[in-house]
Amino acid sequence: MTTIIRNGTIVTADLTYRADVLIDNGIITAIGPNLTGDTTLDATGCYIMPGGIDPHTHLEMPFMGTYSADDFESGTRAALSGGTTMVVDFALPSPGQGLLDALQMWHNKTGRAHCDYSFHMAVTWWGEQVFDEMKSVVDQGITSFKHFMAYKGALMVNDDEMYHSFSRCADLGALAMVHAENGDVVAELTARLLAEGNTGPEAHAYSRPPQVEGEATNRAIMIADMAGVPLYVVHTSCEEAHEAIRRARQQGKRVWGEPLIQHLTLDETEYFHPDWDHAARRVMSPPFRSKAHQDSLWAGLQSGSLSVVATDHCAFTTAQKRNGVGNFSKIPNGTGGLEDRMPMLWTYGVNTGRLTMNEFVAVTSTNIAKILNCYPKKGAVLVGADADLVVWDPEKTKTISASAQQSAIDYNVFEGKTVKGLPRYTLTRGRVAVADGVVQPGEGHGQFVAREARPAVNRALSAWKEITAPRAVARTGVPATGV
Ligand code: DUC
Ligand code: ZN
Ligand code: ZN
Ligand code: ZN
Repeated sequence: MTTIIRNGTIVTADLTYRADVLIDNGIITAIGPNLTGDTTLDATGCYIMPGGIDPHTHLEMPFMGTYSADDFESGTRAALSGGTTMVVDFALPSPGQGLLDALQMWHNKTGRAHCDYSFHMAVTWWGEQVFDEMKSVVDQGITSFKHFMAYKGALMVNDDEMYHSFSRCADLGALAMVHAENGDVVAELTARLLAEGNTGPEAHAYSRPPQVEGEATNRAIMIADMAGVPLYVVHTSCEEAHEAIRRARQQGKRVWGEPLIQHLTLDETEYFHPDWDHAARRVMSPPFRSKAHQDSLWAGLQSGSLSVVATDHCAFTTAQKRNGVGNFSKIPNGTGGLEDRMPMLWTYGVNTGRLTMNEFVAVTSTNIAKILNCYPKKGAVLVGADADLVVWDPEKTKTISASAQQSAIDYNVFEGKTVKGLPRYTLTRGRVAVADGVVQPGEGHGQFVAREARPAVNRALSAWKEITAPRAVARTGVPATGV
């Protein structure tokens, strides 16, 4: 059974051209004019693009005393409905838990996934077992390791642990990742705010100012440089962090920054909404920032100093959020966005002229496929690539509403926003999962995407490392004692 996508314009990270796409057994087998196949999808007036990749989700994650509400079933269904065809979730060992044990737990969550997925592994503590198991994790196709510099007393690792883990990543050809916020300062500010009676959700933003993110981003970059490892900074939300990334890249360091669609389009005034629920639903870390920070993030996407737009999809219901009534630090941190990332970025990026269509494809799919080393299986419209595609209708509009969403939660942080640019079809390895806005569920269709280590990038860094390695100086006049 072959499928043909006809009459559309292919848009990739570097090209825009008219051609048909032939799909056989989940793979793109031909691209060109006047192809024929068994079934036809009409793309008249549409763009045929690589399906989105969201490299930052937390599905069914145990966190802050509860579990995030979207699991791999509802989460991947939401993803597909918005044109995203692959998610990368974080396997999260609890402190003391083995990495392989946590990895098995995460694999066990994915049985009902509608689209393909991969994992990053979090390093939440350090010891010989972690050192040893990192190699096995890489051998099992997980080649990126995330470090939380915040969440003191829970997930946070200190500099010593981070340096050891980064060095291990360097040796394994793996990518180091960080949630960059200074967890010690956040804990201090949180305690002070609460002591002063600032218990509402608006205090959340004051407990995590841009400085804590800027400081941690700079520190992580320097530690990565000393360890000789490439670094991916998740949820870059402010100019201070962006500035550090920009400078590192300008210096030739392999550092990438990932703004979220939420930080690009929503700002800190949300926390001052008179309705407690409204504000609490938007509590995430890092928090929403001012317009000036938003402008910085958009500029980064335009200039290439920021590389990927993600969601950090970590959805909690209103009932779960209410755990923090009377104490903002107990509001589960996280927002949703999987379903809306692509339409929101198209509407606020492409339709406004900030991004070209090709840049849109780069930051929603191709760049991260390259960074995570699953290109061109993913993130490409090429013969031999997986047929993870979105047929994008630039004229289709909708007003975002929780009442019509796939996500399991009871609200949407983008409620009421009208988007223009939506999938006509979303295909996951050739299977039509969305047609004319209607999701055609395929539970269990999703497969794990194993990734290889990236020795080439790490070698490029280790050349630098060798230059600075100490060279013992052969001396003749050595004093008899060390005094
Ligand atoms: N930030 C969130 O808001 N939620 C999940 C984890 C994180 O770092
Ligand atoms: Zn040590
Ligand atoms: Zn984070
Ligand atoms: Zn996250």
